[in-house]
Amino acid sequence: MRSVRTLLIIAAAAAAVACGDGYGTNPDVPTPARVVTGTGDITGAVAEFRTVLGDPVNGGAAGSQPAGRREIGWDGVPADLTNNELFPGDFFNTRAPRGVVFSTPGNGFRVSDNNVADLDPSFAQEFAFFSPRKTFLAAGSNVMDADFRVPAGSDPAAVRGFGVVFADVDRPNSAILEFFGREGSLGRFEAPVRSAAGSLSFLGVAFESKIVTRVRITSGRAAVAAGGRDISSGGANDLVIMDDFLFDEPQVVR
Ligand SMILES: [Ca+2]
Ligand SMILES: [Ca+2]
Repeated sequence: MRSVRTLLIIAAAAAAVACGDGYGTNPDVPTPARVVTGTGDITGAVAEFRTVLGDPVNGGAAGSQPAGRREIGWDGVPADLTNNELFPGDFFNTRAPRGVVFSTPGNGFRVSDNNVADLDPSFAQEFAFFSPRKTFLAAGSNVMDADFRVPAGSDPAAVRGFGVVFADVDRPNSAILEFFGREGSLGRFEAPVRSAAGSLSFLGVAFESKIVTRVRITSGRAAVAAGGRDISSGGANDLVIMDDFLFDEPQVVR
């Protein structure tokens, strides 16, 4: 069994990496070209990251396009996959291709049109959407992976940058993006704590070239579940949900 001291050392190391000390110190791990963050009114931060990723928006086109970006706002997900745990992890590579496949150690994924107030009425006061009005979360876990594919295909692909809108980040180190390439981790990056004025936070990270094959998303300190309570409402854990995902065009890994 690990000692308490060992666990404390592990926790301290994890916190240091999450604060951004994990990149730039290892010459084998490239420093990102851009890290874009925002809280409160995140419109400007999202617009800035869209510029970093480039135009056009490639929608649901099959196959890798020569340039531009893909976006997921969840708002077009059909009703039969909304407010339940039936959302398929490959939806955005098969039914509406964006070149990304999701997985989670939890039960599945939930798309919500009510900021998950159907799970607990208190959530209506905690969470918010960015693009009206559907949001997203893993079910039964606070962790998920986004693996990139040639859109509508099965070949592994890579991107340069990836960003997520988070809702209700109350504590540091509650919402994390960890980027992976062929050689392993490219660094962990922390979304900023929400402002007093609004529920939303944004984090987008872009590297110089398409070296990102997977992003591990940690959304909150615990799974959002029926009967749960956020730390701001007397609960034990900081709960967080997600809205828009943005990433540059997935292209085949070279
Ligand atoms: Ca949305
Ligand atoms: Ca929270």
